[in-house]
Order: sequence, then C-alpha cells, then structure tokens
Amino acid sequence: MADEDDIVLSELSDDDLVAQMHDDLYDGLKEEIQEGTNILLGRGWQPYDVLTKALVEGMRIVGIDFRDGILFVPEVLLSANAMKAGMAILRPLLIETGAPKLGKMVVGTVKGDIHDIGKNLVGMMMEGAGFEVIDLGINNPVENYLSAIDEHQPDIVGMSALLTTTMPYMKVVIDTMKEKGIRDDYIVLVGGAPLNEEFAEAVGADAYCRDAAVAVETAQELMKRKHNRGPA
Ligand code: B1M
Repeated sequence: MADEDDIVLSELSDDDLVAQMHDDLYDGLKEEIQEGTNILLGRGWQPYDVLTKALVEGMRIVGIDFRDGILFVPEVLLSANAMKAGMAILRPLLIETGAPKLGKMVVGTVKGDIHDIGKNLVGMMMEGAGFEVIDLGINNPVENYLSAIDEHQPDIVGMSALLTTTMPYMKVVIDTMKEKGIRDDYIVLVGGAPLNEEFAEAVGADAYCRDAAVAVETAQELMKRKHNRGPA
C-alpha cells in the first residue's frame, strides 16, 4: 500500500511509533518490528517498556481479532514471528545481569500446546532477575519434566498452557511428581492466559503467575521461604 510505504518509522513520535508497531505486529511485518524496537531503544526506552508497551500490547490486540474470527492461524503465525524477532533484540538486554544466581528453573509448555511466546518471555525475565533457566520448549509430556528435573535438579518447575484443553495436563505432571514422592522438593509455578489462582490451587501448584513480572516476584518470594525453611 502506497501510504504504508511512505511511513518512515524513525520520523514518528514515540506514541505514533508504538501505535504503528501495533499495526505492524498485526500485519506480521517482522523487519518493521525489528526496526521499531531498535528505534525505541535508541531513544532511551527501557527494554521492558518496549516489550510490554509495543510488543505484548500489540499481541493482545492480535489476540482479540483472533478470538473474534477476524484473524486466522497463518496470519497470527506471522504476528508471532514478528513478535519473536522483536523479543530476540530485547533478550540480551533483559537478561544482562551481574546478579548472583538466585536459583534454577525448568520451564516448558505442556503436552498438546505449541504456544511459546509467553513462556519465552517468562524465561527471559527470570534470567534477567538472576535465575538459571532450562527451557524445555513446547508440547512437553510428563516424562520431559521428570527427566529435566532429574538431570538439572532445579529449584522451580514452571509450566505454561494457553489452551483450556491443555491446562488440565498440569495436574498430570503434578500428580506424577506426587506419586514419585518428589512434589514437595520443588516450587511449582504455573501460568498462561486461561489460568487463574483457583485453578493453580486445584491442580496443586504453589502459585499462579499472571505475567512474567509476577513470575519473577513469586519465584523470588518462594525461594526466600524455601531458604528460610532450611534443609529438610
Ligand atoms: Co492460539 N489461541 N491457537 N495461537 N493464540 C489463543 C491462546 C486463544 C486464546 C485465541 C483466541 O481464541 N482468542 C485460543 C485459545 C482458546 C481457549 O483455549 N480457550 C487459541 C487457539 C484456539 C489456538 C488454536 C487451537 C487455533 C487453531 O488451530 N484453530 C491453535 C492451537 C495450537 C496448539 O497449541 N495445539 C493455536 C495456534 C496459535 C499460533 C500457532 C497461531 C500462535 C502461537 C505462536 C507461538 O506461540 N509461537 C497463537 C497465538 C499467538 C495466540 C494468541 C493470539 C497470543 C498468545 C500470546 O503469545 N500472547 C492467543 C490469544 C491470547 O492469549 N489473547 C491465542 C502473548 C504472551 C506474551 O502472553 O502467552 O498469555 P501469554 O503469556 C503471559 C502470561 O500468560 C504468563 O506470562 C506471560 C508473559 O507475561 N505466562 C506464564 C505464560 N506462561 C507462563 C508460564 C509461567 C508463568 C507465567 O510459568 C512459571
């Protein structure tokens, strides 16, 4: 489109650029998202503000039109790719930390579910806060969590689910940990758009994390309590 081509991102005010980035994310324009991300950083924006105000908010808008049948899977995949391209620029900035390691987390999206943007974001923010993160990726059966627990001996097991059909699988993982007598050795955190606190309690998790910032706060808080409890 002629007028789209005429837009020079670097000439837009911050507010207009952020609004344009929401449009570009909607249209799945990866290069424009990369450019917009770099421009905002160049103007002194904090990486976290670029992430939340430009990228996450843009994806929220995509989600509404996906829900309402205005956008379809192929289009949303392009949006997701554009989002990931922006996140890739922010990642090293968000995880830059001189802080001593606070603990270790294994995190993955549960079986049947391929959504990974939120989980990746949680991983980035946790690394930024000084946690070591082992990312199991998507579509994880219980065996993957168990072998990662065995191999990495994390402090925290994190699970992500974005579908109402996959979130019950979190209970399968927690119940299996109980059967093996290892549930109480770990902090179990769960998150994802369709979850809530009641659900987390019902499946036996330690906490529900509404977003990546809450995941960090919760992990820090529960790690403090774990240390205060002392060795078993
Ligand atoms: Co899908 N999708 N999708 N999708 N998708 C949703 C989730 C949906 C709500 C859209 C809608 O209808 N409004 C809907 C689910 C409805 C439901 O279950 N009630 C849906 C559907 C139906 C589907 C398919 C079934 C569509 C189809 O095929 N017909 C299909 C399922 C595939 C599968 O998994 N088996 C599908 C596919 C896809 C794409 C592949 C196209 C793409 C995913 C690409 C990718 O992830 N690589 C996609 C996307 C992008 C979305 C939406 C639009 C955006 C999700 C996202 O990335 N949000 C989503 C709509 C929505 O959520 N509003 C939707 C941004 C992200 C930053 O937020 O993931 O919530 P979020 O993560 C947050 C918090 O939730 C929390 O912190 C994160 C950061 O702040 N959090 C955690 C998340 N995980 C955590 C783990 C923790 C802690 C906190 O552990 C400690």
